[in-house]
Amino acid sequence: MDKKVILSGIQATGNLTLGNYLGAIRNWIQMQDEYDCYYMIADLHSLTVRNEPEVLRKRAMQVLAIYLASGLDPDKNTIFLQSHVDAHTKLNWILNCYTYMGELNRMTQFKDKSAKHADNINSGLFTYPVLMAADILAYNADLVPVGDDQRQHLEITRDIAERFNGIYGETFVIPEAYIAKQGARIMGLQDPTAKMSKSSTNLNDVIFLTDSPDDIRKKFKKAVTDSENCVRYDKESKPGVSNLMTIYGLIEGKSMDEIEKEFVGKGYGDFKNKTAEVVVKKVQPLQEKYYELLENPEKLREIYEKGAKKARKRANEIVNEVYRKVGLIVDE
Ligand code: AQP
Repeated sequence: MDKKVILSGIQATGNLTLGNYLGAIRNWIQMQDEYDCYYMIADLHSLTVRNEPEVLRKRAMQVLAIYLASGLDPDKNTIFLQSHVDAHTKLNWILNCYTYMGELNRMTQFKDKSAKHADNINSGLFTYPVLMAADILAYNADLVPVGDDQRQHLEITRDIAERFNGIYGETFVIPEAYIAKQGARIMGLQDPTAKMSKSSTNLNDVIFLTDSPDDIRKKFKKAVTDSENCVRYDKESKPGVSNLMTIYGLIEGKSMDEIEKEFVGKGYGDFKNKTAEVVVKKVQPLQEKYYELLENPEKLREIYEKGAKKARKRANEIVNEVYRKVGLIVDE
């Protein structure tokens, strides 16, 4: 039986965070043997905010290097740059014509991002979910592993696919979101009520995967907790401690109960130090590989070229079928 298909990606809009790792990449690694995985660097999505061209190119390669350094095997997975596969933008246009303004108006991420980028509320920001639908549907992906913040975009993708299938007959697989129970939303260390975000202006709020061990230790030391001084999981009344417990538990493979027992009678100081140490231990080997890979642009190029070739093959077939169905003449 053919393996189920997975599609996911991360934007090249900044340094990747522990949230990107625990909420997305970590799950991708666990899926690479069982599924036929397509992992892209979402460089087109990155254009919804302003970037320095050279910086964007550099960041795209950094995201690729993080994927590889985290353990994604380029022989098992198709790893590519979104902009290298024209099928995404071709399908994007078609799907735009099958998506309603009212649906897009409901997207909470658009509202959040509009507030964050009030000086640049471009239509790309508004139609972002349609390009995301095109990314997924161009591969007929069965599963899309994402963090919790992408749930609504997955819903609209399913609606668009169902609408299209309803008009033209079975064309798209209706994709499912894969959102892990733990770690789907890693929160900021300073504001544990908001997600850890690579574009955060408060650097103490975010653990970047490339942070030095000292910076990681300092940031955990400063992490906001509460006055109870008891390591106990309670997301509502103890969001800071619960977030640290989630991070610690995911890296160490421990349940919240186990962590509570481990730290009985110990204060937050001990717990924060221990959490910082497991994070440092996790990211240090990743960073070594990451810097080594960045020294070897030829190898990175080989990987993304091979990935794009394979991605194009699958996506072009699917998008050509869509072209035929809507009444376009396919130029083969
Ligand atoms: N804090 C998080 N916890 C769990 N998962 C997260 N993801 C992001 N942050 C967390 C997941 O990582 C994947 C890639 O995300 P993205 O590149 O689409 O966007 P982003 O990292 O959320 O960052 P943006 O959009 O560039 O800017 P900010 O950071 O300002 O929002 C997704 O699967 C996401 O769920």
